[in-house]
Amino acid sequence: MRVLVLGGDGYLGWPTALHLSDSGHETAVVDNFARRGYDEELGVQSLVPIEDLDVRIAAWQEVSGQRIESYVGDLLDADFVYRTLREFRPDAVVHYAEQRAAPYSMIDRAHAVYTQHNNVIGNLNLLYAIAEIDPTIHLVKLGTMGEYGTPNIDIEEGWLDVEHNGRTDRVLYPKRPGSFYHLTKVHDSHNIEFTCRVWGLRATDLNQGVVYGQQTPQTARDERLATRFDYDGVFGTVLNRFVIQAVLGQPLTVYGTGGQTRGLIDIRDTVECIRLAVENPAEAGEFRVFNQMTESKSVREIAEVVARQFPGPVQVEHLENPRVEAPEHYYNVVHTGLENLGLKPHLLSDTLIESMFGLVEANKHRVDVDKLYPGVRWTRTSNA
Ligand code: NAD
Ligand code: USQ
Repeated sequence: MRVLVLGGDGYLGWPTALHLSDSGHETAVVDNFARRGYDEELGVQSLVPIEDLDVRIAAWQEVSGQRIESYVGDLLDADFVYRTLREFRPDAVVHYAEQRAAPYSMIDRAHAVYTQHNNVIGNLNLLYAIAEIDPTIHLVKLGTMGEYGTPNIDIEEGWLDVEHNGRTDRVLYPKRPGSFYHLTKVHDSHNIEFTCRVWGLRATDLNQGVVYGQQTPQTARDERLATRFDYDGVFGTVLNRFVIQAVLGQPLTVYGTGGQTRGLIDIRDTVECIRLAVENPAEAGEFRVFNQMTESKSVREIAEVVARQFPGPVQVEHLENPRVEAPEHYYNVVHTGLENLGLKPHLLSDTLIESMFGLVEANKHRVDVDKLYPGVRWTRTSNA
């Protein structure tokens, strides 16, 4: 199949493009390098050095004999989006190209506006381009488990059967997201569902949990193929940060009691989920939702897993939570859709964490320890 990966220079987009290319799909990537720009803005860098996109693509061709096309441009530029779809003619578009850090979206008004504009309008431009150029294109869109929040009932895969005053209906599962970033994903989901219903588009919305890990079988083939690995308090995600903190001899920064529970997924499963979704498309007019996570853990349990596996002493520091989120809550998620398509999950009990320790050790000189602490507070507003 011909697959276009939007956000193909990012943490997940790049390994996904490699996995799809390795699986025999004609693959192209789109990116505007916004993510590399946030590094400059925040004065941070990926823990693992990453090559420029053209070097990565040349390295992949050298290693695999496969060519990945690239289109450099912004999804906010509708002409660019239309041109790219017309030229590449994809069967599927995998859409990762959004500002993805909750803390970044909560820095101040300007960052909230940027995130909402970038994510919602970029996705809307894409929906129009698909509808006009080829409505049979299957959109595989990255959403987030954080769209649901932490309701006191089981979380279903996107839809909920409701009985009210003696009548029943199937409705989109109620959403209660926890940041201006997470809110963009809710808005995207509604826009996509609307276009499936009204224009007959076909889409898979993947509500992904927090991803951990840095290597896939393809990125491991050459160090020029490495994907980014974020450790800072804005872009670093919880398990990756705890692994890095353990190796640095820094305390693991558990926010609040650590009773908040999240869905998790190994990066190797992320790329495989995308392949499965692409190769098993939604029907025309179908808005299909999968919860893309393989297990749930509280932040406290994640810290315990890292402390148990690290071969040295580990301290845990309970910081005042900079976010507003339920400290202890019910969390039970249905996530059978992707497993029914064939996903064989890698769970945290696997050896992956150990392999991450060596990677961090080799690159720890690149960490600016001051950037480890969270600086963005959910309750502080400013008009910057
Ligand atoms: P990332 O920031 O590393 O990658 C996103 C890429 O999209 C970047 O390379 C960026 O330059 C590009 N991009 C952003 N806006 C763009 C625009 N307007 N035009 C063109 N390119 C643009 O993020 P990631 O961690 O790889 O996440 C990818 C997707 O998966 C995001 O949509 C994110 O919300 C979702 N997701 C990520 C995680 C996670 O733990 N990393 C978990 C759940 C969902
Ligand atoms: N947390 C800590 N200590 C830390 C970092 C985080 O206790 O040092 C806690 C947070 O308070 C939160 C949880 O860990 O309760 C997860 O935080 P995170 O930064 O790892 O993840 P989050 O902000 O939710 O965002 C990440 C990705 C985002 C994706 C989301 C999936 O950046 O793109 O959408 O995970 S989910 O969480 O399922 O919504």
